[in-house]
Amino acid sequence: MKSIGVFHVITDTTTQTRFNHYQLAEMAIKGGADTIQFRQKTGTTRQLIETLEGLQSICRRYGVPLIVNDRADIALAVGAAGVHLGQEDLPIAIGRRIFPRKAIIGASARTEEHLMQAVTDGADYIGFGPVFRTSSKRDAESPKGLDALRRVSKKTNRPVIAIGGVTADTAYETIRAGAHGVAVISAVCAQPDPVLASRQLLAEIERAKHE
Ligand code: TZP
Ligand code: MG
Repeated sequence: MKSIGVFHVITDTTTQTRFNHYQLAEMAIKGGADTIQFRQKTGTTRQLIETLEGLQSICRRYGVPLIVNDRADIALAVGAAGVHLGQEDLPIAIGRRIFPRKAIIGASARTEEHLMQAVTDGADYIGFGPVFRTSSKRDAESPKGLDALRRVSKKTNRPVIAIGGVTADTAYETIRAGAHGVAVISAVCAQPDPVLASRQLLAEIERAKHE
């Protein structure tokens, strides 16, 4: 199984506008993020590629994998470490065929059925959520809660990354419920000091893992 980070930060320039993708990635990594995900729903393909190339050089400098949300084409174009595919995106099985073997392919799962299908199709990790209430995703479903996370995590030995409303206050119980790691937007990007916020979140993840 591939090594998957425990602390994914999704750089987001719509829930906040103080920082760009580069600044967010750099601050998150300084605070301990071990995976960066690029998620941008607007912009032309060329604009996205240009932004992504800059982000890729930052992530390479720090040795942190860069995962691209939704867009397998631009992930391939810049040679990103991986791609994160939702239920409406490129099917995981096709991603597995067209990406290099070492690429990380993450899959979003909102139900146990999604999870089992993603595992069968060869996803390297499963993003599950929203676990808690979130205002960072326009079309987010209602929160699934920690019990659902616990059930889903028991169903697979593939790493489960919990997403949706995870904060420094909830990271501990999220990991204790069986998540391998967490992915966050607002708990880092929308905080007054994203470096400090990242450090606090990572400390909670580590506390839960070392107990
Ligand atoms: N997918 C499910 S919830 C979510 C995504 C992209 C948003 C996560 O953002 P936040 O601010 O960490 O709740
Ligand atoms: Mg998607």
